[in-house]
Amino acid sequence: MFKPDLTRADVTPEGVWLNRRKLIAAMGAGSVVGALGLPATAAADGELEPHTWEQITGYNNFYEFGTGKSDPAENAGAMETTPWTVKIDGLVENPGEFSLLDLVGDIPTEERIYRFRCVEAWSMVIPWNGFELNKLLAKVGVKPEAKFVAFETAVLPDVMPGVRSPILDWPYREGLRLDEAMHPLTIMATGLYDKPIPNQNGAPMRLVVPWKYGFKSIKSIVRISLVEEQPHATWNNMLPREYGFYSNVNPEVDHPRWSQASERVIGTGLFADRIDTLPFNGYADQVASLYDGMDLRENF
Ligand SMILES: Nc1nc2c(c(=O)[nH]1)N[C@H]1C(S)=C(S)[C@@H](COP(=O)(O)O)O[C@H]1N2
Ligand SMILES: [Mo]
Repeated sequence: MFKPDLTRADVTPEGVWLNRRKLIAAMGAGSVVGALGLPATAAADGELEPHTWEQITGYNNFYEFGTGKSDPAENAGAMETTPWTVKIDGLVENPGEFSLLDLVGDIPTEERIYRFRCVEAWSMVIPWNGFELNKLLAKVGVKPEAKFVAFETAVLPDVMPGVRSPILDWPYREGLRLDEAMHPLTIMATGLYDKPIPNQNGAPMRLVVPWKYGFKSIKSIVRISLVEEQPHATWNNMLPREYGFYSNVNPEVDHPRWSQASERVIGTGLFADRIDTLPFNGYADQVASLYDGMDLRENF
């Protein structure tokens, strides 16, 4: 399952990463996307229109700062993110506590415009800046026995009103199977719209796994552990019948309390049409093969 030599080209054409604004600039007026010879998926993804800075940074889930959608924007500014220390432990060649700069400062970032689908059935399109998680994992040296990656968010009671009450079992924790973590679509985001990522979106570094429900994309990471067993994941452990460990976006498997067949696109207004939710949030061509042979109702 561990494929250290897996590259982006193994999974998806380079054109998929092109961002629409750059694409339009490169084409000049009057051209069509087809003229670049891009595959259909690239053209489709090139049409993703990102949400605005205000939408992306004003409507958030970050329970450490409160459960309301505007609480994170109001409260997260108090979190100090420089310096920031990340602990790397478990089945790695180079464990330790690293300053974020030492850990990832030399990894170049790129823009990734991804669909983002919350398990609560709303969605946005977000232009992240970041790098593939597999690049960080290559630096820390994954031992062959490792099968999962576990992540933890900071717990800062002085600035996080949420962690002073037991709404969740702090620290917020998440995990991925190693092949999911190594997949080229899985990124660590450190920026948004070519600016440093705002605290409410998970500064200074958060996970983004675009084919999974948003709660997998853990924010403000302070610990990354390579482990052999499926790790503790906050929502999965608290309500296992409602939130699976995999939590791949799947319009055919409803949440016990609501449908996952469609989603409300943020900003389109109360009465705007919902759009159909896509299997794996539209990334099935790239990631469905990770789950070959698995029953996705059972492993939801
Ligand atoms: N540490 C932490 N990470 C978290 C959350 C959280 O409450 N705490 N919420 C998750 C949920 S439910 C979603 S939908 C996304 C929201 O990311 P955004 O606010 O950048 O859109 O963050 C995820 N990561
Ligand atoms: Mo979410």
